[in-house]
Amino acid sequence: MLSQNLTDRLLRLFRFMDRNRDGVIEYEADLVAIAQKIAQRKFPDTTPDYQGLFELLAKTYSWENSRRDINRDGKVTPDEFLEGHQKLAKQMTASPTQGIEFIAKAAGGFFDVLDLDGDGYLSLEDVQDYANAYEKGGDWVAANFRSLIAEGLPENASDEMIDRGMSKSQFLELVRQFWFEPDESLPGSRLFGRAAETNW
Ligand SMILES: [Ca+2]
Ligand SMILES: [Ca+2]
Ligand SMILES: [Ca+2]
Repeated sequence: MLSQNLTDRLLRLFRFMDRNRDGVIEYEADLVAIAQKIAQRKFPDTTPDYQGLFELLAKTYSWENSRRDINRDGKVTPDEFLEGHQKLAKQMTASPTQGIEFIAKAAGGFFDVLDLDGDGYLSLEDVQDYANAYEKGGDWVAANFRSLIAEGLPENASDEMIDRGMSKSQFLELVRQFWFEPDESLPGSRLFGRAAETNW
């Protein structure tokens, strides 16, 4: 069983990913538009580069969604979403090294796609575009992002250091915490902000 903290957090992620807010996650209704938007920010959408990236993202989203869709009706419910994560959590406990490798591959690959200028840091614009693609943008994004970056830096870090953005190693550690660490005092617990700051 997932702890209550992880359950609440995963349900929050579920609501984030449920783009049209109808209570289920479906490839066509929620995810294909995300693949389009993320590929469009990287390449003009008439180019082969765009087509290649779109197909890669679309295939990944479709595969992830069908992996979670236990009864194969095309819709992932909150229960199915939690069930899917529970399997992942078991694998993480059984083989932590492979778990970390999985995060580096899955979340790290996504980081590279999102890092528009390819300098190894996510910018505020990168994460704002990501949240907007899911129609979950708003003031919370900047406040949350800056506070997460600041927490990974020395206390006397300058604004310039924060403005540089979020490094990949920090991002991967936050993802690991968000997915697997029930401790709410860890910064990764608020990777997607807090309920009180958002309307979803
Ligand atoms: Ca939906
Ligand atoms: Ca289903
Ligand atoms: Ca960047």
